[in-house]
Amino acid sequence: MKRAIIILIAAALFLSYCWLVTPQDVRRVLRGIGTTEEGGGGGPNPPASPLVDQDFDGAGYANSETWTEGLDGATVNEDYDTAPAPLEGDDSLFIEPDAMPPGNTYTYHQFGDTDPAYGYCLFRPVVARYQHVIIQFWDSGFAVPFQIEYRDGEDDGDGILRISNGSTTADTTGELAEGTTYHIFFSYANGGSATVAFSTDGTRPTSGPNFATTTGTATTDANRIVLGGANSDNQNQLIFDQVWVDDEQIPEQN
Ligand SMILES: [Ca+2]
Ligand SMILES: [Ca+2]
Ligand SMILES: [Ca+2]
Ligand SMILES: [Ca+2]
Repeated sequence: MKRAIIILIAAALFLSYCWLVTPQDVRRVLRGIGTTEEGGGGGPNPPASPLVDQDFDGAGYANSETWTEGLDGATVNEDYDTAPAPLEGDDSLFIEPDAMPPGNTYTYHQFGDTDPAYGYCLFRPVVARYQHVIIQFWDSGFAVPFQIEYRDGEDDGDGILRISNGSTTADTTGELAEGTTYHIFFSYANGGSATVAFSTDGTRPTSGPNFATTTGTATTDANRIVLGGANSDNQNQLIFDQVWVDDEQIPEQN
């Protein structure tokens, strides 16, 4: 097996050198055979043809995707590689709101109307206090049918996730702690249910403390993925990496 992996890697690197496949393809092959460098431990198998495929590697954003940043004088750095980054590959995304009162600090990418929409990302709260909207789907009119908010009401460095589906919310009871990398899976269906699930090992819980779901009131399709967002503490520092959105469930690690 070991020898087969070495041959496979050598072949992939040779093809990469010949420009027959991209470095992105090589990383996918490596992930598929369990040699990923992802910081959270393992990770899901990559979707076959995701609508969003963003690992922030290389200069700027990866895969020629157009991401638009909303800064309000703050930091959105898609070339971040200061420890504990990168969570995967060469770069991660670093978001740090700047001044009080903190404004919207985010970056988004449009993938087009999709229903249902499934998402995944690596997420590491370096500093995360009080409330911070960390992930949203926006619809074609920039309204917010779905979002995930990190909530640490005690200001002690660990917090739950709250999903909103229109005006309906649901909370995990499990908490995410500063200094730990998480795999976050989420889904939203127009007029249907929304879910969030997280783990440290790439599995996707479908029940229990690290899972929440609600059938809500939103009735528009997901159209854009948003990372970062509004928060209530200017000290928050968040790292994201390996973002996928697809019209099929993102597979968990196997
Ligand atoms: Ca990366
Ligand atoms: Ca930037
Ligand atoms: Ca980059
Ligand atoms: Ca807490």
